[in-house]
Amino acid sequence: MAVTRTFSIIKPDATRRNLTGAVTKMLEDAGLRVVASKRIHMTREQAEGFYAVHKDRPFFGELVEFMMSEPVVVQVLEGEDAVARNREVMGATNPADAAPGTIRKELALSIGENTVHGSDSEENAAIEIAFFFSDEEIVG
Ligand code: RTP
Ligand code: MG
Repeated sequence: MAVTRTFSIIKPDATRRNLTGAVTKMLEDAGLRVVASKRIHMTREQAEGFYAVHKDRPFFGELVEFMMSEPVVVQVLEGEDAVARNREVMGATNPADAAPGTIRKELALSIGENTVHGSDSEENAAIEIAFFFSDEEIVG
């Protein structure tokens, strides 16, 4: 399996509860390496732009407000089959449906405040990485 990259966000519910390290440890324990990381406070433009694919969904407004509410940590993760491996350790979108040992089962509060984002395809990973990082900021 090839070494690839994915994009991750540690969401406001996690930074607020001081879980940046705990989430990162679970990602690292799953075989992913943090090759870029920064803490940012998203602007409305960033949150709306990043989640533009969801703009017609009923939860869009709530999602944007949440992502702007407090700082987040955006990361680039590298590893074997990184997109799939990250989705596996994240667990299902709704923590009630997530498997034991996953980040969302262990740490998430609700389907909205669900602790992490992870790209859902390699194509989207490349787009999402470029949304927040320049090439020079990623050190593999
Ligand atoms: P993500 O994109 O954040 O990694 O999560 P995902 O693929 O598992 O979920 P997706 O369907 O892409 O939804 C994006 C984010 O929107 C919020 N959401 N809220 N209130 C709701 O019913 C609802 N549904 C989704 C979640 O924060 C989800 O991660
Ligand atoms: Mg998604």
